[in-house]
Amino acid sequence: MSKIVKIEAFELFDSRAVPTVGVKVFTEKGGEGFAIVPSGASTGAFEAHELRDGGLRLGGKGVKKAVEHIRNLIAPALLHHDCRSGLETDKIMLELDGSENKERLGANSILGVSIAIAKAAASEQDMPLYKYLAGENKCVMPRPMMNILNGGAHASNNIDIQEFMVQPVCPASFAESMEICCEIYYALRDILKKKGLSTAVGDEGGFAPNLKGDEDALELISEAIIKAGYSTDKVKICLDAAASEWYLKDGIYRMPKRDKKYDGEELIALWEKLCEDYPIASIEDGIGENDFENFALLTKHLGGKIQLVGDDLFVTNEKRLQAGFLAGAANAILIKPNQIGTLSETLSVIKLAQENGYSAVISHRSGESEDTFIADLAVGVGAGQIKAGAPARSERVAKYNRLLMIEKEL
Ligand code: 2PG
Ligand code: MG
Repeated sequence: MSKIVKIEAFELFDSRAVPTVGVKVFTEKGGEGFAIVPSGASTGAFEAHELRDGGLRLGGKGVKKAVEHIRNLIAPALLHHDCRSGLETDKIMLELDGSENKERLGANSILGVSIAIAKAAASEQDMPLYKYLAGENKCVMPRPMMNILNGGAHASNNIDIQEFMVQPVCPASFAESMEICCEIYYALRDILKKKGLSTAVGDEGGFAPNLKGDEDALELISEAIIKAGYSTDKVKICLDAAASEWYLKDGIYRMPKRDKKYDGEELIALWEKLCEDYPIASIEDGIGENDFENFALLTKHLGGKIQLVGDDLFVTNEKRLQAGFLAGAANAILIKPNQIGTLSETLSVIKLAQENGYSAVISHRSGESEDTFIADLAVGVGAGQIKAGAPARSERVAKYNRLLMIEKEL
């Protein structure tokens, strides 16, 4: 037992100049934990509530209320509780909030405290965070899904698919994965330069050129894999369509940048065609968050061949994941701690996925910081996969650098 003796909260900023919550937790035995909460752009409708101030200051995105809630409500409730019982301290915060979706205190306030407590508990025991999170479980290095081209809500180009990533199939190590992905990133940059296309980057560090169509992005990436000296058997392409962003109404989707309309069946046919033409290993949110039926149909068609990840569909939420099992929708879940708002709920949904044969992919948000928590989380829970953006821009690279150092320790 070691008591929490002080909790401090700050209004800080994320990688998109958007305010976010920072939390420091101190313990009786000298532990200290610091967490910065990430935030999304293509947020799912069913995510836990992110508390923002509204009004004119900082475009309404300030988090002073969330910070005040930590100082005035959460800190007094948690002081003198054991920092090593995250389950109990999370429960106290959930009871204090008392709402269905954390709208009273804000998932951003609660999550900042929840993660900072875990970090403080690990630090006072001189234990690496990944080991603390692993408990009795085996630590496993993840394979990256590395973002190299951005579209959708993450870039102001004309591409509708939000994320194009590459993933080494059987890397010898995380360090080797990193080398492979960086070499492909350089090759893609060279190809874009030669074609006179922009090498400016989007929110997650991937290039964001204007292209003739989304298929062109797949063409260029396949070319970059070969140019870097790899075969498309060794390195696959992963997509995040973020199709909830495309949903219009009455079963109709519209890709806003190209103004193309699809119904669910046509969208499924599109994914099937792209999988025939390109070395695609994983598609996230190929169907929208409310459309379990078509997500299940997509899974029927492609689930035996590739990974189908539910992000906005599941929002790191056990109830929605259970609904996915029942419907037969997806075969993997994206894990974003701020979609649910506590570490204990995050760990428990990962366990549920793993016990039911769904893969868990640990993920960053488009708004990130120097906090490398998700790197330790991926290793600690043995998720096997992580997506943390491009190997460019420090808030993304920080996670990969942390993984490189963890690999040395293991
Ligand atoms: C996603 C994420 C992270 P955002 O859709 O998977 O890449 O984007 O944080 O904007 O929701
Ligand atoms: Mg997504």
